[in-house]
Amino acid sequence: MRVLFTTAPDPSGALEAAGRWVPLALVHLAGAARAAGHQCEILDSLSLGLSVPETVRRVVQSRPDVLCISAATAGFVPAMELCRAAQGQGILTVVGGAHASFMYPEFLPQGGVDFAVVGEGEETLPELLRCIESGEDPSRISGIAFPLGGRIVRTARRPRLAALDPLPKAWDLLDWNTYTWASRPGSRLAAIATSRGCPRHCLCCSQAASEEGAWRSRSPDGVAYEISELRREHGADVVALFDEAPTADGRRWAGIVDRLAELDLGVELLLWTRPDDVIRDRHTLHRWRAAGVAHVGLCRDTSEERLPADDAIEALGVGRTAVRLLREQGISSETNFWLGFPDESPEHIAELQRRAREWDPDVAHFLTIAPLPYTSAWRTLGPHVATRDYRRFNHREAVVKPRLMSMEQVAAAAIGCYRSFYVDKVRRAGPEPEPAGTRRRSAWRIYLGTPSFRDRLLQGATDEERLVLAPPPARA
Ligand code: B12
Ligand code: SF4
Repeated sequence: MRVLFTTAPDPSGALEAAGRWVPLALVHLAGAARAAGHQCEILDSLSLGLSVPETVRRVVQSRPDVLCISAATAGFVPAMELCRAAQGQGILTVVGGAHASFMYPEFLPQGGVDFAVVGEGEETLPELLRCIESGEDPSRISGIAFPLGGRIVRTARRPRLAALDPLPKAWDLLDWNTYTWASRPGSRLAAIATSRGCPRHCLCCSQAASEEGAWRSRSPDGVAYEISELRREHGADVVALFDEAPTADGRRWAGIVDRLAELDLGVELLLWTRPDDVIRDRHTLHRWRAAGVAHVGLCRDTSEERLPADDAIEALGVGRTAVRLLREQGISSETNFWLGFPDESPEHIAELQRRAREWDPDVAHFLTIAPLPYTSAWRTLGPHVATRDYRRFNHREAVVKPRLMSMEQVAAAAIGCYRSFYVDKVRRAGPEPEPAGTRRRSAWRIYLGTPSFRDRLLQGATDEERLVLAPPPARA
């Protein structure tokens, strides 16, 4: 069968600053479907910034038998629009990802989607495609949900994949020119998942809900081999680790780092991890750098914004230390700070800004919380969620209504936090060039250089802030 894989379109401009990231789920799924004999194509509508009508146009032009869509919660409304349009053209629709896995009872009755895949797709999808092709009964396929005669059929649970190393990938179906790491202009960006799941249970994180704390990993040899293949066969010189917790097992991570340092592939690595793991490896961080680690995102649970005083001081110390240790190795850092809680107030926001300045990562994001119905946070925050318009669950708009602030005020405050953080950064950095061998400044300068982001920062800025953020061009 002809199968077209696409990400959900979301031409909201959010990606302009964040860059275009490889749709790894589609590379895995198309790899699995192709290995089962299907003819596959990938359209990364999200990265291409396509509108829904333009995506529909391209889908119709491609005329697949089956359209497979991967969508996060924030992309689910356009994903549904796309499904309805495709179904109207006689194309079968399959959706997957965290939102689809939990929320199928909500969206399947609305029509448009033929099948939702629950959990990992590498085994489920080929089985489903075979079933569709042969006209067999899909209720025998585990790990799916589908509408049937006015009710929803949820089939047996599929066990998680036991081995992650040997999964086939369809790298050749990507248009590689699309993907670059904004901090390194001209780079060729790839991605890899070295593990799945996360051993932590942060309250708002859908990953914690999806994997129920289970963490599975690939072997250091398998990871090093795949990265060297991405370098050799596709010319990738930056590889993003898309796992939630790549460093969770210290011994395995040391194995990966040592193999990559030995291979010296000339590849830079980007990853997200917990600050504690950075501190755990404080004496071997030079090996991270030798392996190519260039940029580390530090995961912060939303609950860290409301810790009791002693715990807050400890968490701050951990964060600051992690940032400093990374900086000493020339590794840039990034983290998220959260606002928009039911008790949000200008005082809490001022505190948040102080916390961010004390952490002092190279890149900070000030994100609004967006509790999801299937996370632990829902129990306490769910009653405060004022909208079920999933387009707004993008961590930029507010979805929780605080008692003392309007949702618009929260979204504006988030921008204000960005503004004060970066004004402070620009002032402190001064005109000196980037320290040799690091990308610390380029890590945040790209944000300020991105027109849509800079324009948002400039709205409501004082004249002095404007001068700092958008200085007039120097006269020749
Ligand atoms: C890379 C990434 C991005 C990239 C997107 C790259 C891309 N095109 O996929 C960028 C930076 C653009 C991004 C943006 C956002 N992201 Co993001 N992102 C990730 C990240 C780190 C990796 C995704 C990935 O490729 N994983 C590896 C693949 C192999 O696994 P997978 O995606 O889970 O896919 C498997 C299954 O889910 C399933 N599956 C998935 N899709 C489909 C489709 C079909 C048809 C089938 C059959 C199966 C299937 O099969 C796959 C293979 O087993 C995840 C966290 C994570 N580790 O997964 C967060 C994550 C997906 N992102 C998240 C969020 C919140 C966002 C943003 C809202 C952030 C923001 N502030 O803007 C936006 C939303 C953009 C949008 N409108 O959709 C949340 C999603 C929460 C949710 N409920 O949906 C996650 C889970 C992070 C988290 N822990 O909270 N993200
Ligand atoms: S927020 Fe990060 S550390 Fe916490 S459960 Fe999610 S992935 Fe793990």
